[in-house]
Amino acid sequence: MALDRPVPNDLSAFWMPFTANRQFKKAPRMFVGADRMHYTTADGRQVLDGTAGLWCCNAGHNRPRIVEAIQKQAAELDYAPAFQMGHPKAFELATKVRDLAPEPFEHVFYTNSGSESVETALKLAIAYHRAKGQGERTRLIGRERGYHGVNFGGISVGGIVNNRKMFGTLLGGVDHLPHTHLTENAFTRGQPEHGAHLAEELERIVGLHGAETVAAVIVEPMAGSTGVLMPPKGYLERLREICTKHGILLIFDEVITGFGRLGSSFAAAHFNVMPDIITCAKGLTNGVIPMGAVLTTGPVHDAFMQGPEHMIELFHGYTYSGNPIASAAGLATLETYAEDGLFERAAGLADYWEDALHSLKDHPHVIDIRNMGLIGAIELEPMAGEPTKRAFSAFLEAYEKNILIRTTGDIIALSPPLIIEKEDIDTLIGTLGDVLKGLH
Ligand code: PXG
Repeated sequence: MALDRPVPNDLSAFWMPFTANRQFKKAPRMFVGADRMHYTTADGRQVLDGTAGLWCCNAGHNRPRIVEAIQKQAAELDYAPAFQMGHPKAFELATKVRDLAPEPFEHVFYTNSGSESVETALKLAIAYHRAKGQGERTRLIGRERGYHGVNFGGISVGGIVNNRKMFGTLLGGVDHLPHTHLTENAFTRGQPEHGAHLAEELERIVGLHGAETVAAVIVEPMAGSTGVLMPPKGYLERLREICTKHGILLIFDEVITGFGRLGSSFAAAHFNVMPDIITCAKGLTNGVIPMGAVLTTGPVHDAFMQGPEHMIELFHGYTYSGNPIASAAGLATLETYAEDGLFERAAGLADYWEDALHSLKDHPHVIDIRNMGLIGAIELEPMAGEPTKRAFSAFLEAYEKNILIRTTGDIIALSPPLIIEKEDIDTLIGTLGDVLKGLH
């Protein structure tokens, strides 16, 4: 296919995020177009999107409603000040997000990314207790292998070592729960049987510090970035009980699980465990325009609504909080999800997806497969002395074979757009099977 877009020949200026820059720039992988389930590469190939971009394009690519909404909004109202001024679409979207979220969630605070949603949630938790006269509750508890974005609060409560160790001492007053990855759960379909007892560690940590010093616990209800770890049966319920018992806020980081990934609007609804705060981003705008949000319950919000009415209640926010074009994209995205019934679609395809994934069980190097909704992970035995190399080779080879997968460590993660068809699942998993057979 002839190219209608030039590919730049100087790649040195752009310092790419979370990328092996030197490797990439020697053999660049460039996308120049996207439509529904496929990317178009600079060399004219169609690549099947097995990862919804970076877990964000839940409705697939180039969706007409979203494209038109952005175009129209740009011409109508390009930007409105986010502080002390408003515009209708930000309010409309907040109402729609509230209506989509499980019942206790009543308020929506906008950010521009998952990382900012996390910082916002952590700050809200500390400020909430202060507003309630418990200013000594400042400690934050995260979890090993957790990913909460890349800002200082997020990497402090996060538990992915490489994301933390370069960056000094991080936030003080943070502790971590153990992760929930147990080898006895290998090849479990859906939620694993073993591991609920790991939630009891929260009692120990709270006891160590004194409950009256702890502001919040933050976890991903399903840990994505670390390689897709499902919550063991009963685990989230137990975290909720312990937090409630001690007056600690529970935050679910739903940047990946929000907007249909598990076949429900949010993981909180999926597992029927209600935190006090939910962070989201990605699927809120189908990844098309940066936008994130923090959802709070009525009591969390209401704690701030005191003092003189002319006073700002929360000294926090971003220039682009509720940006008009992002709001328009968000509204069109939620309409697209509803119109196409995408969350139900994901739920309906989950069994087919599960069977397809687990058909890779006896392929070379595979030591575990995990799945839920339209998410899956295939864990590979690392090469001796060269961690991550085997999975990265799989990623490169998959790209050559026209499928886009993600790898983290030696784990392959898959999270396709929720518009995926059964034939696409067959292609994705079949091609991945061929890749695995060819790996060293
Ligand atoms: N929390 C969670 C749970 C996430 O998964 C963030 C926060 C940060 O979001 P932003 O928008 O600041 O990137 C994330 C992001 C991957 C991958 O392949 C995962 C994320 C981002 C990019 C790649 O594991 N998660």
